[in-house]
Amino acid sequence: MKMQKTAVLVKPDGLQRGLIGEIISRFERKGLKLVGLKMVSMTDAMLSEWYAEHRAKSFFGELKEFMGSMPIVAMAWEGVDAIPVVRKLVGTTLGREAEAGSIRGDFGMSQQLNLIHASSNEADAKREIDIVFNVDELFEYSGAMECVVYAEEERVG
Ligand code: FUP
Repeated sequence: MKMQKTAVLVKPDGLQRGLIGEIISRFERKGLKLVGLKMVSMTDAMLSEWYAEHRAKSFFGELKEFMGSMPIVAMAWEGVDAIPVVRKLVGTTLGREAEAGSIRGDFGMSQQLNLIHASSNEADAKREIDIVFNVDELFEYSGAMECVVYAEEERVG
């Protein structure tokens, strides 16, 4: 049980599909706290860093081209175990196999056009948040709902 921040990108297909509000709403309803939000045109350099683990893959160039083709909406969400919680809400990579009830499962059919990105671990979350957000674009504030979302002993570090 750990207080974590995680990075979410609504990809160009999610923007075009008009799913920004729906996606934000799902994270809000879950009880996560929004600590950063911006619209960004990701440059090739940003995307090379973002997808560094896929550098050698055949889809790397196409993926970067798609992600850079239009603005994305970047968010940072905070909560207890926020990284795995958000991954679960997002669903598995391939939309047509993703669990019903997840974002990809409810709205997606594709592997590359899978609407949304969410950090997979703490190191990635830190790296990804640093790629898209300046320090003054991340916010600390006390969430009015926290006392009804968590028991006192769950509101950790
Ligand atoms: P995920 O962590 O679920 O976003 O997925 P991955 O890290 O496995 O993949 C990163 C991105 O590469 C995904 F958005 C989809 C894309 N991808 C392809 O375009 N083709 C592939 O064959 C595999 C992944």
